[in-house]
Amino acid sequence: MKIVAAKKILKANDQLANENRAAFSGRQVFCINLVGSPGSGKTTLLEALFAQWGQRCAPAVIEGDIAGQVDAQRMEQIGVPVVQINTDGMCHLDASMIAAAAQNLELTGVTMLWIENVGNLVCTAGYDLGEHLRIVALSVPEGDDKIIKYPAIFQRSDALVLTKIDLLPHLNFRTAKARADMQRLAPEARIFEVSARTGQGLPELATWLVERRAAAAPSRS
Ligand SMILES: Nc1nc2c(ncn2[C@@H]2O[C@H](COP(=O)(O)OP(=O)(O)OP(=O)(O)O)[C@@H](O)[C@H]2O)c(=O)[nH]1
Ligand SMILES: [Mg+2]
Repeated sequence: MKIVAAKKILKANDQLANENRAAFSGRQVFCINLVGSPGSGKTTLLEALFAQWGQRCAPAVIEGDIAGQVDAQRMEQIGVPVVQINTDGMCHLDASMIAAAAQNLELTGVTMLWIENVGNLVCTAGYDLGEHLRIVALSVPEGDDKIIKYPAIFQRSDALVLTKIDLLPHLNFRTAKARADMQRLAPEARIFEVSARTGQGLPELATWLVERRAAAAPSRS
């Protein structure tokens, strides 16, 4: 019985996610779901990308956290429209939360809607939010075994961003191994190596994202 109930919940989530996606597409808003462990550098990556694009991109952000408004405040500080969702203990966002949050965002003129999911490599994997693109951030201090140990989230992502690569000289993280593991799990996924601190690898990621947005909504490119 429990398994049936869980399936029902996921089916309802999938349906709502498809409605979110259609609504975003209809407004020519390109939506990206950014997942990764707590502290993997998600918010810092957003700050760096928005600085890289400047006026060329009109982003908005939905911040998902169990508690607190720390990340939303960081977005406000750089002038990015933001809504904070507090899940009150839940380890992931779901499509109904995104539908509610989006109603509290002025999306007119917004070209990219980023969802920073709750820091978690497990629970976030099962929930489609209605995004067009899912990106998983793996910071190199977490270790190069994480792709093997938490396969679902990597398998279901369109891109892997290895973050904090400025720290590589101090670690035993094997970039080639991480790349090979990701390619085995998700052969179509793109892989980027980025340091938000030094800016290394950021232009490549920024360019790819703009291309993906343009492919999804040609008239807004
Ligand atoms: N050296 C280095 N540190 C980084 C980099 N990116 C982020 N950090 C640091 O990593 C820590 C966590 O960064 P956040 O961006 O807050 O991580 P997060 O994934 O948003 O964290 P949660 O939202 O709590 O899950 C902070 O102390 C950042 O300064 C980087 O490229 N290089
Ligand atoms: Mg964050």
